[in-house]
Amino acid sequence: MTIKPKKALIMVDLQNDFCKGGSLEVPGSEEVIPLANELQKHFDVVIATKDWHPKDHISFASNHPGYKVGDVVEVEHLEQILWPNHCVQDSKGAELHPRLETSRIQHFFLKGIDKNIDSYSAFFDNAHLRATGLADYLLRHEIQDIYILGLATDYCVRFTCLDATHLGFNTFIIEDACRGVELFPGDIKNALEEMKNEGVTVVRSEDICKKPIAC
Ligand code: VGL
Ligand code: ZN
Repeated sequence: MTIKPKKALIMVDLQNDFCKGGSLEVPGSEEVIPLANELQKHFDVVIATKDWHPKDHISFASNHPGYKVGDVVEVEHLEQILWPNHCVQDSKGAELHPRLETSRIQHFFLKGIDKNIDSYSAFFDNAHLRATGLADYLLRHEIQDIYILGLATDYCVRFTCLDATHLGFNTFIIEDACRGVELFPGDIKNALEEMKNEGVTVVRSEDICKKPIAC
């Protein structure tokens, strides 16, 4: 018996705090939601991730007296950018965007749950010490091809794509279904370059849907 290769869609952090009016608003993030809804129909397995921080998380500037958002501190030998409070567990800001279709989502992976370490990737924390279980899940479901969309291109999408390709999955980023923070001009472009150099294939939603998607 041959097993047909299965494709998974991983939707990264489509949460209120990264969308319009959220505490860490990513420019243009709302435009991703209709694309995410349409794209889901084309995959065997749909997975969503949530940034899911305790309120005393080390990535919050508010937990570092004397520091402000955008500053960089060193935590356990890792550089940590300080962010506004965002995606606090069980808060409104941590909920998925209200227009995101959720009925096809088979599994959620939570990241950044340990107060002492951030986790941009959906596979591992930033020190690569703890796995979230996503890789095992994909292997158990015989998935070889993974397609990634979401927020933010230059942080969580980037590190999820890099871990995916380094783990040996055929990794695709759906470029037009991602938006970035762009703390510094060029961050999005540089992130895409880095991903390409590491073996990630850049595609667009029409390559998957074979028709334009009305937003
Ligand atoms: C993210 C910054 C902080 C992301 C999460 O989802 O890209 N960025 N936490
Ligand atoms: Zn976060």
